[in-house]
Amino acid sequence: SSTSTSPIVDIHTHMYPPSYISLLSKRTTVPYIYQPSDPTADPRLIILESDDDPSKPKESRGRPVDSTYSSFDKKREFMSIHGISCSVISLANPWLDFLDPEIALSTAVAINDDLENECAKNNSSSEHQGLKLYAFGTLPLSAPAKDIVSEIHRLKFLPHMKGVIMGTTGLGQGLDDPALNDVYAALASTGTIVFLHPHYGLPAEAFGGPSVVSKTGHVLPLALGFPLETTIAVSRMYLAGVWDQHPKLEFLLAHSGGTLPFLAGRLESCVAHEREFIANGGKTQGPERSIWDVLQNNIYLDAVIYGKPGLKAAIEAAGSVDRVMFGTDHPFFPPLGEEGGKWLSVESNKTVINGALSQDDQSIKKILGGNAVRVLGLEL
Ligand code: 5CU
Repeated sequence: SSTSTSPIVDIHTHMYPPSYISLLSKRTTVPYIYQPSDPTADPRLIILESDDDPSKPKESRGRPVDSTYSSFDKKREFMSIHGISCSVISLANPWLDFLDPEIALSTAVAINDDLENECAKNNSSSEHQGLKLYAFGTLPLSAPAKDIVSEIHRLKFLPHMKGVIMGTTGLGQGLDDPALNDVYAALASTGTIVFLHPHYGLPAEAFGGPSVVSKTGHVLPLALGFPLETTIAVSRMYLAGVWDQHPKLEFLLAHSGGTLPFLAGRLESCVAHEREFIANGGKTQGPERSIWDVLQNNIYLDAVIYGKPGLKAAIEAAGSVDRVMFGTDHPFFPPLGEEGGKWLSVESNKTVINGALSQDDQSIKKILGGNAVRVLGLEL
């Protein structure tokens, strides 16, 4: 097909650099890595609250964490297998959310420098021609706001850093926290795009309690908890007027914006009918811009949604195919069977993109790579 000559760019692809693996390996509470007593067994990654299920032995909690999580060679191998020419790598959840404030900045600097150096080394090596690496930086969110701002400014001098990844808790009180004002101002003034990614999901009670989650594993937390977390976080930002105050602030939302594309109309309608808001005779300042305006001017969406209705809603809500970008979520969702071949999670997403936009090669090329090259300023 004509897409075969166009670059495929993966903007949703994670890693835990070796320094982060060693950080988690020293911990015994969530998030932590558990090394089973059998030295041939893969360590276990226990990062979600629901992973740490006391009814299970530690060696079967969470998920196995092998070298695909931390090896750049494995990342390149994965890219080659799937025809991906460029990956914009981000630290995976829960990032640095849990760090003591005193070490948060130095840890962020070390991880960001590490990623920058690996990308620089890769992109200048003749060995890896046709496989480019860039990264989203990580922020020391448990540190004082001035440290976060200083890292945002420093990242602008690292040429392979194309934005930052962030979870939904902000400084601990959510993304509608007025204490984030300086951080948002720094992100907007430096033109730093924020890749917003969930981690905390919803309490187990929302899914019927720990006994249900224990029997069905990651299905409910990842399929529903993650997207709803993103939806709630962005809706709170919108209601607090974050984009009224920072009209240049740009966010890229994981998993096609959670359920926001589907629910934006309800959000808009509820705002229009809310008596609390000054515009409707109340006392609270409501959002001044329409949610559609924000979606179409401040928000980009990834295409990691695995279904045609979801992808079509994302394109429609974003206003055009120009604001939607391909991702794989590697190394999460590996094949459960044999190693070495193409991943179901990647192929099913590509099938959805092709199916939702059949006959429209130009749009497919934009989602698969063109948009990322333009929006993030990638040199391939
Ligand atoms: O679906 C995803 O994006 C992920 C992720 O990033 N981290 C995780 O723990 N599971 C799934």
